[in-house]
Parts: sequence; C-alpha cells; structure tokens
Amino acid sequence: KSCMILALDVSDREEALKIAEDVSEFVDAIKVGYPLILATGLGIIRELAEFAPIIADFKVADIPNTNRLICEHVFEAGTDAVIVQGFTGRDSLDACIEIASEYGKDVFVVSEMSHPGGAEFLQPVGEAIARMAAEAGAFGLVAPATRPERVTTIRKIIGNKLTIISPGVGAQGGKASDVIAAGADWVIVGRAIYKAESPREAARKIAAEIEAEFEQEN
Ligand code: BMP
Repeated sequence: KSCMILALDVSDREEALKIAEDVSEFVDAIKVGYPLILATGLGIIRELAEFAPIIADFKVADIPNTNRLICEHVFEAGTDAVIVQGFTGRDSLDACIEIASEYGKDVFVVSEMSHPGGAEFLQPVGEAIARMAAEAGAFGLVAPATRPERVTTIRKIIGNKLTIISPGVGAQGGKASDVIAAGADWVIVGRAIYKAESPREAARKIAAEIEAEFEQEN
C-alpha cells in the first residue's frame, strides 16, 4: 500500500496506458475524470483497470434520479468507486450510495475543494457535508491537501470510519507528507506525476516521502 492515487488527466489513450503501467507499482488506484473519458471514451476504464482499481471522478451533482442514472453507467463501465459532490444534499447522496451498494462499489463525497475558490463557498459548508457523508454511510471523503488543517478538522468530525483522499499535492502546492500527517489516508497526485520527465521516478519519490512519514509516526 503506497497511499497514493494517480489522477490521470491526460487526453491521449496511449499516453494514459503507458503512464498507468509505468507507475502502477507506486499507486493504489487510478482516478479518471472528464478530461480522459471525454477524449477517449468509457472503454479506457476497463483498459486501465488492468493496472489498478479505478475511481471515477465525475463529481456527480444532480437530483437523485439523475444521480442514480449516472452512477449506473459509471459502475457498468467497470469502475470501483465514484466521486460525487456533497452540496446537492442528502437525498442526492443517498441515491448514489444506493446504486453503489447494489454494485458492491464505493462512494467518495467532496466536502470542500482544494483550489483557492474552494474556500469561497464550499469551505463554510464543508464540515456539514462531512457530517452528512458519515451519516449517509459514504465510503470516504475528498478533502484538500492544500489546507492540511482542514483535513485535521474534518478527520475529527468523521472519526476513523471514513477514508479521506486528498488532492492538491504537487502542482497545487500541497505536500504529501503534510496531509498524511494531518489525517488523510491517501493523497491524489496528477500533474506532479504525469507531467514529470519520468512519471515513474516522480511517483517513486512521493511514495517514499509518504512511507517516511508513516515510519516517523510509528
Ligand atoms: P493535480 O495533482 O494535477 O493538481 O490534480 C488533482 C486532481 O484532483 C485533478 O483531477 C482535480 O480535478 C482533482 N481535484 C482537485 O484537485 N481538488 C479537489 O478539491 C477535488 C478534486 O477532485
């Protein structure tokens, strides 16, 4: 277990498959989203699943019925988990969790986002969303590596039942070891790996940094 998820936001199928293969030793899952899927099609999910479990980052944010329909397609495509927004409320989240459990899959809920704008509207409701996600029985939360102190606050609210995955490491300025120390279970890393001269070497370094943090804690 490397505690790292690759955010594979490239738009070329061959490139995506090559990077996935190169770094598979150092990542526990691959996150795919609109950039890759819109460019190459849903079929890429089953190809990438050869290398790691797949988290579909579609930030699902609609009424319950539409959420249900979206999640069915997402899981039929062969994904292991879906990322949904929490701000649409409990009924919308329940719809996603209901479909996920039919498929035996997981739901991650975004409580607040890592970019500067994420502090404008989402952060003030982030704690309420985290609480709701825990009550609804979500598998995990997406919380910002750019603000490790927020991850600590959210960890206190949800306890140890939910898995926190944390984007914003590298290109957005966050540091993997800091957010792991703050309470995240996995970091999500995109550009710092897929834009590196050697994605494999970049992934290896971040994995080593996380491992060193765990060693220091224990
Ligand atoms: P990068 O490491 O290149 O900044 O990529 C981060 C990934 O995590 C992107 O796929 C982005 O869409 C996603 N993400 C994020 O950066 N912040 C959030 O709050 C939620 C996200 O899903």
